[in-house]
Amino acid sequence: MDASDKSQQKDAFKKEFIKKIEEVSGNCLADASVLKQYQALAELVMEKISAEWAQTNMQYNKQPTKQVYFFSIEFLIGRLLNSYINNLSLEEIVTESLDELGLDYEAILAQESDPGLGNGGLGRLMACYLDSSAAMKMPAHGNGIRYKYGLFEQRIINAEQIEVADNWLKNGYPFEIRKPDKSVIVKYYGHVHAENINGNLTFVHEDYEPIMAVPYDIPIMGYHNKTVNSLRLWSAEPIDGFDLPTFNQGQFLYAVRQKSEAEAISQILYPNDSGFDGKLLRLKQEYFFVCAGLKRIVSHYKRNNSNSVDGFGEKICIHINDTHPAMCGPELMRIFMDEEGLGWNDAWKMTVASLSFTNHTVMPEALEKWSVDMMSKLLPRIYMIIEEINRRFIEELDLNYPNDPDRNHSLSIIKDGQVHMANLSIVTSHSINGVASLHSKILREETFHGFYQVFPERFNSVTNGVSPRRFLMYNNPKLKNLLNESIGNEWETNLFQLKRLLNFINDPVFYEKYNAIKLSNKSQLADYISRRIGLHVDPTSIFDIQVKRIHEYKRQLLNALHILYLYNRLKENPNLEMAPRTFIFAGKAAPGYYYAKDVIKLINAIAELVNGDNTVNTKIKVAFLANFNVSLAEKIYPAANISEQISTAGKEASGTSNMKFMMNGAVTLGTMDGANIEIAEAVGPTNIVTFGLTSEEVSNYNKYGGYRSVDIFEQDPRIQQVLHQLVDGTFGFGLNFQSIYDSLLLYNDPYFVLKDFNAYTDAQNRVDHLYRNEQIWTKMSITNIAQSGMFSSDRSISDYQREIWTVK
Ligand code: Z2T
Repeated sequence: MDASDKSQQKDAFKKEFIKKIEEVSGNCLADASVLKQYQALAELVMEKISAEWAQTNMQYNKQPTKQVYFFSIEFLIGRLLNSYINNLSLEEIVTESLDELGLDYEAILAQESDPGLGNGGLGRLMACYLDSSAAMKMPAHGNGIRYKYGLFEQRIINAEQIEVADNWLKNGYPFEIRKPDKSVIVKYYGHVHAENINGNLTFVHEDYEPIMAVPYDIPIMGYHNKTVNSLRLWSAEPIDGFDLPTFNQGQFLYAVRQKSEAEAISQILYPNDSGFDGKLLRLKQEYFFVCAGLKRIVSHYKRNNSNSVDGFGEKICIHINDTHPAMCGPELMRIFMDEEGLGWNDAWKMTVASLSFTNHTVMPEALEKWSVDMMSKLLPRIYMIIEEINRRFIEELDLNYPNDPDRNHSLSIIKDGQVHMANLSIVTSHSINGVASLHSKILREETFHGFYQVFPERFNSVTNGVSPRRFLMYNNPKLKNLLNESIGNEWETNLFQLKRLLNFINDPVFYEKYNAIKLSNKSQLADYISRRIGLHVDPTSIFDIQVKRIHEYKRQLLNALHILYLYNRLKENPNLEMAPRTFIFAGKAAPGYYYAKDVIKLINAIAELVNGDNTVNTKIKVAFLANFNVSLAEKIYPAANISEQISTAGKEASGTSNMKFMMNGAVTLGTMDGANIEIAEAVGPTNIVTFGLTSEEVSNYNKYGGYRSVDIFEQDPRIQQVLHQLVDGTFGFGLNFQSIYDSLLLYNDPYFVLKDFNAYTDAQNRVDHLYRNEQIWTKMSITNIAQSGMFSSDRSISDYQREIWTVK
């Protein structure tokens, strides 16, 4: 674009923008608040997207290609405005124009609410997969719930987590389009009976409670490619609402109650990551978006296919993200049989052909098991179909493996009064996959071993990936520019091209530029920390970061105990030779997970102890940043030196922050778990610091009831000291951590924290030595970026496309 072209475009943009400001605020630019500036910019951008959106949809309708639909109870999309602007290639026009108008682009972006429609990795993965599908011009869309309140906002008060409602819609949301004309009725409760209608056995559902599902569509835009896919989120509304013609008093109160009961379904996201709690409202949510989403997909398919569902199995992929959407199987059967008049066998073939399933955890407490009683009352027809699916499945097992009641029982979808949703998902899908290679192996050999024996061909593995747009290009612009000036820009559309960085692996000029960028990113985070919690941290210290949900298996506790141990060493010897370190934590605990909340309290208590002690605080500091969400995550990764990935081996299915850190040049300090193993393979043993038990070792101990944590305690005086400090008043009067102490000693340390303690302190020592050699460290850091290509979600999506969504 030449200069006069550009200035013309900027003039045009400024004109449009000023006009928009007047429209949204009734004020001229000078009097418009930053919120109004944001709203005007968002609306302008949305107008530019709409044309390409309509075009993409028209293309998909004109030549119906295979369409993929991600069904997920979470989509953690993050802020969108800056992504849209960059994806449209408008970043220069917009930033320069706003600058010339005297406006602050960053401040405008900060007005956008960050939709917290997910708990963590699982929901964010879906957002990365939508981003990558659009970036690769693949027709893939999302289907989920438009929660009125997302994941709670976390505040830290007196070292403790306080939850505040997340009212992300309070200023409206400019990137959704409400489509009431595409509403669907979802039926709960009632009775089903078989009727003979014109000689056909037909199932009739009566006396049900209808709820209206209203879709809101959000555009998912590709990178510089004019593809715009859709994320459809469903909102629950009462039918007719207050429009009932006349009210007597009783009807009026009934109508009001109906209204709030209906709205309850999409009112709030359940804040548990990887823990099943069996609530009726959650079951309603699960059926809600499954039923509404499938209804629209089927009717859209029929519209493009001469009003017939023929060929649905070859043209439509329904991908279920963990088991929350597992009712897709029985619901598709219901639609094909009850609404389209197909027989069981034809319906079954199409259902299995279109369904595929990803599992995200092996933690037994996360496996969904709904009570038969609850499900059969709430969803009588769906339950009936599940019974029939199970009856036929067991019949087939009996044929292939006669006289094997143990097998039948262990694989049964319904048993002991519960519906096992993972079993349902496997039986109704042609593919089941884990999210990293170790995880998939554990699924085959342990978690779903019985199913693996019966359906070996259904088992796949796709290692997770993350969006390089969101987690490298847009959140780390300085690094992006350095990459472009060094290796050209092919990496922007093929992240494997980052390997070209290896040409600079010994180049001191490159090192200098690279380290200057890392330092500047760290200074930015340091500024944020001082603004938020008033703590001054040294940008030249090692930024050692663990950000993720707080969970015992993720072992934030191991990190915290190591800091306490380091504090003790420094108290003994304030001149201890070590590179200064800043330990940074962020993450939310599920509101009912008291142990995790105690861990947050402990980290904050250690922070207070350490940061306030002048004999140690030039060497170490600790920061707990409240309210970890996508926006905060984007600020953190570019500033990291060390990526803490220290889960008990075998427990973290994949992890994805490990990949986001790696892309930004952090070195992984991790166990051989999840995708850490693949990161280690990619960078080689000299460019990662690994430690601790392997998953085989963990599982061997667990076969015999775990290891004996008291033995370790008795052998290791460092551990004795830190554990005593948990309960001896070290953190001040009234603050003691008996629950943590008990879990480690009395309850035998189920996550092997003490068992791995020594290996972890050794590994931390290695990190210190490596970091103090700037050349070695820089080389490690750059190698991590260079080898991060395989962790792009573009690669994951190509794998799904090739291995799972293509009929072989
Ligand atoms: C979640 O974020 C994950 C698994 C779950 O199992 C639930 C939630 Cl909310 C039901 C995570 C895994 O813990 C993590 O290892 C993985 O990287 C991520 O899903 C995406 O696959």
